[in-house]
Amino acid sequence: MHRRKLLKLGSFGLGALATHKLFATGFSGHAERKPIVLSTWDAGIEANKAAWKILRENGHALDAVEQGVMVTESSQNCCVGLGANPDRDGYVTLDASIMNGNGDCGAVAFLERIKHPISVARRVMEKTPHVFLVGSGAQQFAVEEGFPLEKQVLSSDAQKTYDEWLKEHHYKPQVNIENSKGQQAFAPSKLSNNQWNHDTIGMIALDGHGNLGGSCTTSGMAFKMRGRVGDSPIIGAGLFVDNEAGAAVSTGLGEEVIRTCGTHLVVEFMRQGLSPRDACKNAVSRIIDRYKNTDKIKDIQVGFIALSPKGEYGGFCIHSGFNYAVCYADTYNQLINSEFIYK
Ligand code: SD4
Repeated sequence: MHRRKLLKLGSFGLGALATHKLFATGFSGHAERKPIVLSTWDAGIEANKAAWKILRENGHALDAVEQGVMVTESSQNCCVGLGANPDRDGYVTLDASIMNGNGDCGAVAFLERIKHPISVARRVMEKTPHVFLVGSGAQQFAVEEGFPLEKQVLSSDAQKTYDEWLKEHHYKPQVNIENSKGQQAFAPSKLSNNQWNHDTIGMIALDGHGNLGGSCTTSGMAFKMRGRVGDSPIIGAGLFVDNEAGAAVSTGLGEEVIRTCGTHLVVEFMRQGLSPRDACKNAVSRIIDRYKNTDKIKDIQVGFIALSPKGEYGGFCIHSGFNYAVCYADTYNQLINSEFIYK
């Protein structure tokens, strides 16, 4: 295991707050570990705990990644799930995808009033001959499957940030560009809980049987155009998993990830023999190359995390500020500051 800088070890015993604030920087795991779970951003610490409960009991990676991100979807203090920021017309619309290492996958997009889009995505995978349902059709399917239709109300945090945004309603599609306090550089800095300040959680896991699985769930982009869908529910863009080559999930400006088929690219780099860290770095570089000799890249953040079939892991992003949580023991659930290209 190579460690550039390890500040402290998180532990379940010390509780959520303790683990939440501890960071290691530029860390990637070259050791082979099984089981293991990784997820994007600081909300990943709590999500990993739920996933780990399943993995430690020899459960399946697919169950772990579903149960893990459901924790984040349930949180009212988070920009994921129904507590999230709305689109520019004031509606929360959610996207999610799930994928098994054998290639089975399911996704939903532009889904409204359903608390757990990730579970609807799993039902699409398991109960239909399709991969992707969207909008009112996805909602109809969810209701038929017994998911309750929730009220269409914004959380108090989301209402505050939306009211603030409405004052100028400047349309600037931007995600995850952080200010010096680790807050996004636009309205969500008004959130009462700045630590849960991202719109997405992506999770990838390797279980004790050697199965990989991945999930991704998001409200997309705060104050987006109505109907806008990003990378997260698109297999090969926001999420890709293959037991033979590896798993990857992304966060950041979805349009750039879609243009490069980002996570498929990461997994294909791993298939060619690159480590998870180097595969993520190469995919990030592919995005940057499009903007060579322009200053556009300053407004574009993308981060990838990846896991090999042996349990080696890594991550990389364009701008500093991205972090991810790694858990592979009862006593190890730690936030890692991703390596980046631009400070
Ligand atoms: C999207 N990739 O919809 C998502 C946004 C995101 O943290 O990752 N936010 O483009």
